[in-house]
Amino acid sequence: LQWEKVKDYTDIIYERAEGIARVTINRPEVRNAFRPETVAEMIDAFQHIRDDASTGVVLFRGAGDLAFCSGGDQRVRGHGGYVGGDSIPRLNVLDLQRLIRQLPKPVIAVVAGYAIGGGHVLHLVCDLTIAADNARFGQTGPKVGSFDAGYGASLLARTVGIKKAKEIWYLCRQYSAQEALDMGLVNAVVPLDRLEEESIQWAREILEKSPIAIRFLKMAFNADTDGAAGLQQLAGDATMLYYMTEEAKEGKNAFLEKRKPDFTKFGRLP
Ligand code: 2NE
Repeated sequence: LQWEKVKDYTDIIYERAEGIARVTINRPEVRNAFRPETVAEMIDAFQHIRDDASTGVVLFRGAGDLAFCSGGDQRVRGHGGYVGGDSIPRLNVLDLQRLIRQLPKPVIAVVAGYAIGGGHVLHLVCDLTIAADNARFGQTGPKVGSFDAGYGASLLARTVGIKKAKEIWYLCRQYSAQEALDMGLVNAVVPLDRLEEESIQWAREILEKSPIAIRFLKMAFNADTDGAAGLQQLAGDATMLYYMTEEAKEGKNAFLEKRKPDFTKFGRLP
């Protein structure tokens, strides 16, 4: 694929090619740990992807072969959050997690090396995960004085079962790619040198499918786990479809033309 850079950032790389967007955390010197600026850039890129009609699938990865992401950059962890250039302590990765969940396009985590701590939760909130055979997964929170009791706990329990999720958090062990596959934490494991090719193949297969069908399925899976917020997304998509019907347009047109709407011409399906 001929990747074209979409925008310039300092901590990430955002590219696209043939309907696929690729977002790369580019801080390999700290195993792709994120600081507030890294997260702000990812939020900016994912918001751009949301509006970009040419993109149907996102590949999300880390630079190099050693890590997808090692979580929050502990060097800038301050009192009450991670502190960036504006001196405000933040946990803005939680906003990014929601953005990935709400994005009406599948996001595939492409994991080479470590997906650890907050970096593990980032792969977890993606729709699918393709792991290289050198991938290592785990949470570290209780070891380094942190925890993610949001998606990091509830979605993990949904994904691997509650006993396994508790083990992952209480013991802070690391798990191999094969172990992750066995517990349903990832979708596939491939040799490291085939990771990119395999991820692009998965993305291409998704791109052949109906975008609206995929979008509704993603929102349905969210609705099942996200409560009212998940239902809101699914309902929003239903409204989007409804706006495309003649019946909805009749309501709007009647208002603008200052007449009573005539919905009698639209039948009722069983
Ligand atoms: C990722 C892991 C297992 C890699 O181990 P290894 O042996 O391959 O590399 P090494 O030597 O540990 O790391 C290489 C360099 O990257 C830095 C290291 O300090 C080291 O720097 P130098 O000694 O070369 O100067 N580095 C790695 N991860 C970093 C990090 N997260 N922040 C800052 N520097 C980092 C191993 O490095 C590891 O266990 N890393 C820490 C993982 C971790 O505990 N992450 C934070 C979890 S909490 C969190 O992410 C979070 C949350 O719980 C809730 C909300 C938001 C965030």
